[in-house]
Amino acid sequence: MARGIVLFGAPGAGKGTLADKIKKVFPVVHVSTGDLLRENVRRGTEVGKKAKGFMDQGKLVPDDIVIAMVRERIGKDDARKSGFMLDGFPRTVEQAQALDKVARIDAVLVIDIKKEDLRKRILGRRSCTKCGKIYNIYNERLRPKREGFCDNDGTKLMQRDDDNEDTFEKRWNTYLGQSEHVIDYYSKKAGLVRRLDGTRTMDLSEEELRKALS
Ligand code: G5P
Ligand code: MG
Repeated sequence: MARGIVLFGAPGAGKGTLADKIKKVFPVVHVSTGDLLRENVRRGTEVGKKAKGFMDQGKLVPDDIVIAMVRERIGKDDARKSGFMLDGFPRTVEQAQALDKVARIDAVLVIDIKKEDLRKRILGRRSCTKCGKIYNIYNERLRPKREGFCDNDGTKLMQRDDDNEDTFEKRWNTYLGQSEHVIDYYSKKAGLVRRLDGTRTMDLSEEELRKALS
């Protein structure tokens, strides 16, 4: 059975940024359901067509679509061999139950952060469509060296369609509606949930990361 970890947290909590950091220490396959869905929307696939409306409204894409997508991705050879790190999945108890049928979860990292800290992160986020690197124009340490372009490959940075005030509010409310149930689900499994302070995940040392994932 495939094995992996889960990164859990509000919109803009820093899941994608933390995933990049973890990948440098543990060579696991990063599976972001948001990134996979956005890729489907860009390519105009059937999944993308079904998902777009939900994403634009800050609502969850139906479980059956997302579960099928994740099962397919974590069933691939690389994820089975190296293990996987889920970012943004599961978001409902149904998704968590479906995951338990096909994989073993070794740790659930919950990023704790207050709503008032998130708005600037969401509105200031820019990302590279080629390599996925995440920036923030309001944070000196997270700004690209050349405004508007990726440090890694010079690709023009983009702003996500759902990164605006209105959709952020909706995404936040969706998160509040589901998060407690998912955390409860995992809290019943001893030792699985580890809490991280979302104001400093960017600064976690390698030692702290190893400890959180031990
Ligand atoms: P996504 O794509 O999963 P969200 O809303 O869960 O979207 P998001 O917005 O991608 O999560 P994140 O990955 O948690 O946020 O955060 P990030 O990108 O790393 O960081 C945000 C900003 O803060 C960046 O600018 C970064 O530079 C900065 N930052 C990061 N860390 C720090 C730090 O430590 N300090 C400071 N100061 N700044 C930092 O899902 C999108 C949509 O897809 C659908 C839904 O419609 C969803 O709304 N979807 C699903 N639907 C159903 N089920 C699922 N499982 C689904 N998954 C996705
Ligand atoms: Mg993300």
